[in-house]
Parts: sequence; C-alpha cells; structure tokens
Amino acid sequence: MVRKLRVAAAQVGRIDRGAPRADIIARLVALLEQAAAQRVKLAVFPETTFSTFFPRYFIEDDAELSSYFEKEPAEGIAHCESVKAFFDRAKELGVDVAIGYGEETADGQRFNSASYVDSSGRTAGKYRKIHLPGTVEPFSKEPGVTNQLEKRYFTPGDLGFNAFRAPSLKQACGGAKSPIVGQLICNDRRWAEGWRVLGLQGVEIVCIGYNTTAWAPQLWGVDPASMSRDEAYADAMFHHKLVCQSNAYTNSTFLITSARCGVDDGVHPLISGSMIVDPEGHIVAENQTEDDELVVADIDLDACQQGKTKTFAFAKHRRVEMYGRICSQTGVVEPEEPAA
Ligand code: CDV
Repeated sequence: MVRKLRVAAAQVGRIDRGAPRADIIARLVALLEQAAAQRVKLAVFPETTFSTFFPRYFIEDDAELSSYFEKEPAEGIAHCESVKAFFDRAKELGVDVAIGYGEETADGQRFNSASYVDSSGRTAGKYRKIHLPGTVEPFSKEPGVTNQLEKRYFTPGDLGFNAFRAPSLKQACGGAKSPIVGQLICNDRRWAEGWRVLGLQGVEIVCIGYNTTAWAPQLWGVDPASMSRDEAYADAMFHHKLVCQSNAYTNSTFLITSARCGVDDGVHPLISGSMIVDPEGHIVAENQTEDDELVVADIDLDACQQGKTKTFAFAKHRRVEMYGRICSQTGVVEPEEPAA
C-alpha cells in the first residue's frame, strides 16, 4: 500500500516588534498560495506565527502584551476576527494548516497554542505547549537583551498530548485510512516524553513550529566569551536536528517542523532549520534560506510501518513495569554515595 501526501513546512523569516498584523498575514497568505500552487495538502507554520517572538521582551505594558494573544472563540481559532483572513484563505485554497499562536481564553488564561485547522475550516486538533522554557523574571530589562519569558507570560498547557485523525487528508493519501497527526511546540521537541505519548497513539505526522534563539548565553548558562555567535548558531542547529531526527525515528513518524527565523529587530537571531524528516530519521527536505520559504516533500505514510512493526513495535518490546520513575519523579534523585 502507498499512502502518498504532499506536505510543507512554511518557514517564516524576520518579524520585528510592532510589525503590522496585516503585513504578517499577507506574508502567511503568500506562503499558502505557494502551497496551493504546488498542490500541498498540509502546511505547518511556526510557533506564535502572527507576531514577533514576544517572550524575548520584558513587557510591562499589558496593552502591548495583550496584542500578542488571539481571543479564541469556542468555535476555534479559524473564527477569531484578528486572524480569520488567514484561515479563510487556507479554506479557499483547500490547504490544511497547523499553526502556532498566543491564545487568550474567555476567562483570561494565556497559553502558547497550536491548532490544526483542516481545509473545511474545522479545528481537528488543538495543543497547548506543555514544556515552557526560560524564566519568570527577566535576565535583564535592558533593551536589546534576549530574554525567554514564557514562564511569565503563559500558563503550562493543560490539554495533554493528543493525536487525532485528519479525515480531510484521507482522499489525498489514497482513501484507505486518515493520517494520524500530533502537535508539539518548540521546546517540547527536546522532551522524549511528549513524543512517546504521541507514538503510543500511532502518530504518523508530528507538526512542530518553533522559535529557537541562536544567541542566548544567559539561557544556556554559558560564558558569552566562550563561543562565537557562529558557533552558537551551529550548536543550536545541531541540537534542533538531533532531537527532531532521533524522536521521529524512535516513534516511527514523519515530522514537519517549521521555523520562525531571521534576525528580529536586527538584533535577535533565530535559527532556521525547517525540515521534513521521515520515520527512519532522515531529512527528506530542508530550508535553503533564512526567510519566508516553503519546504515541500512528498511523503508515503506507509513508510511508518517499518519502525512501527519491527524495531519500535511498542506492544512487543516495551517494558512499562520498569518505567515507573518517569511518571512518579520530576527532578533528578541521585544514588546514595556508598559508605567509605
Ligand atoms: N520557543 C522556545 O521554546 N524556544 C526554546 C528555547 C530554549 C531556545 C527552544 O527549545 O528552542
């Protein structure tokens, strides 16, 4: 059996603080139109796509902070006035989209969220980022410093790691079975736990948008004098590819991962690295620029079966009776030092 599908990572380049929303949406729509012209059925966009990556700033003005959050109605993000133009165009073009955004609920909770909205405008899957990196207090309040204030601005996700079917793609991939899709957001990709929960639901396509700073010595805990900016960028890219390729492989799934990249405000560099990874961990397509770019690949979902039925046939090989510590313990507890 062959379950072929054309998919894309829709990479988005530099977005400065204060960039007009209409300009950003116009760029995202241009990517959608490129996708449709190439008969792409699913396009994955970055984390917090509708603005700059605002958690890097210490923002005291709540009017500004609030402007980065979409007031999502109960019917889903595609019905939210501030971003509706994007979803309306995706529906007209017949493209499924997975996209990240700041979400504000009716009772005022703020999440770092992603929705999978299919080509009929229905939200097929919703995810709220669980692993929030960074700090509550800024490293510095000086302008130009890259903070990572996700713990300040967002509540940790409360929806779990839920895979879902995408029946909108069933016909496109041969009509046998709808693809099984899951979503993670940025820092989640570094944590094997979320991947495995998706893997246990038979996930076949994981969608991940991200904003990964290429220069954040305070966040990493390294001496800024100990590495050049080029070395730091290369290291951030190495770790990005390492976790993406290894977790796609160990869960026998395709991965579509899309960067917000470029140098925001001319001073805050983000890595690129948008790519499509196959279930054996190989990169099948990747970005060529640090700007808006569509990275396209034809994938065969049945390629997931090799890993799912052999090396990572979970039902045959997993030993859950030995994994208790993973769910009962959060931090490290070291073994006792033997008595001298
Ligand atoms: N937006 C993110 O979650 N960024 C993080 C930080 C730590 C750079 C990341 O894991 O890429």
